[in-house]
Amino acid sequence: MTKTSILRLVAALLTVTLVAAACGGDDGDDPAAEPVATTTAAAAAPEPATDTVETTQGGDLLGTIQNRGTLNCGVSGAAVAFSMTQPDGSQQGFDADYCRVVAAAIFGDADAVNFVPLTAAERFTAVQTGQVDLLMRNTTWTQSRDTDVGMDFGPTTYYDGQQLMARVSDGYSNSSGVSDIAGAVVCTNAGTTTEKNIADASEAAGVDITLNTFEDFDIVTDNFISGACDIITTDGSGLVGRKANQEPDDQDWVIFPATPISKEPLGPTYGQNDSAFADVVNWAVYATIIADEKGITLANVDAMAANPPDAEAGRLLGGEGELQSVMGLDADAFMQVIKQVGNYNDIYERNLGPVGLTREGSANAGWQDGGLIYAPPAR
Ligand SMILES: N[C@@H](CCC(=O)N[C@@H](CS)C(=O)NCC(=O)O)C(=O)O
Repeated sequence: MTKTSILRLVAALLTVTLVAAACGGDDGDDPAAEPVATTTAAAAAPEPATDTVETTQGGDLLGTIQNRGTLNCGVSGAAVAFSMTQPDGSQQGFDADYCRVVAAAIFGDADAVNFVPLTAAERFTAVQTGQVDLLMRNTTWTQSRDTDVGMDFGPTTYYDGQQLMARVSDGYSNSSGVSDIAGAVVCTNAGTTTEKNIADASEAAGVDITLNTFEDFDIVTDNFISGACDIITTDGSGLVGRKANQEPDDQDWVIFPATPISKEPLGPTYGQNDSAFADVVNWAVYATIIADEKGITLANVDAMAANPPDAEAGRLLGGEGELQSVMGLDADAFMQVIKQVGNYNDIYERNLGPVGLTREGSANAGWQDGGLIYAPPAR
């Protein structure tokens, strides 16, 4: 049995045993569920086991996906506004829509996605074993994941940063900082940058905390609501989403510090060393950004394709000089992306606007508006 076959077998077994625990926004989660790890004081959190499996995906993943007819896309399923499993089993959110962007580019069909809900700790093994082609799962680009774990990363789609959320009744305010959390029970989900960052930050601030990590963020939030956790911590966007959706009437939650304790650039993640697939993912994302820069939207893309505002827009939408065919895609691949899913702003506002994640003035504004969202030229 080759190493790849063994990993595939392990993945299949993991699927059977872990799918029940994977995040699905299930209100039936037991809030008293035991933490998967408790770390006292400011010691570094343990490395998730998945971070130690090293493989190289390589190969012709684009051809495999085209033959299969669907894109296997790993999402959270429990990340408010990013990927939420709906009662009918469908996925809604910014990350889910970026899976659809890639499917629209490859198949001309945004619905040709098989969504695979994964916990944070499961996600890299799922890529390494071929269970998913792509992760769109609130995944932070880090040096160790890019090198040691064998991932490659596409363009950042959301610039995030880690924050904390606590109760006002416990004395916290939006001017609180990590130096104010001495003695607190701080909770997060396992297998994340989050658990490592808070361990580092509390140590740097010289405060002792109890760090409890749980399988997924639904359980983390349930334990916060019940009072078992004093503080929860994750990407700021995740806290804003949880506050918008789950803050009980009799509690007042506050997010701090104003300047996040870390950088969390989130975006597409896939197995390393497969340029053809990476190019497709990356340029599908860039197409949404370039379309945003040029005002080509879900609403006007047909008119823009018929009468492009400039030569670059013409190429991007499949006209003269188009570059999609040389990537193994249909000439109108990116036109289909914008037509079926939308440009960056369409996708952002549809999903993140409603929970109060404002683009304007943030790092997620376009570069012309002082933000970091920027794409290389389509030429
Ligand atoms: N960006 C961090 C954290 C990722 C993460 O797990 N975020 C939480 C909060 S946004 C999440 O996705 N929760 C949903 C879940 O547990 O499935 C990482 O890549 O390690």
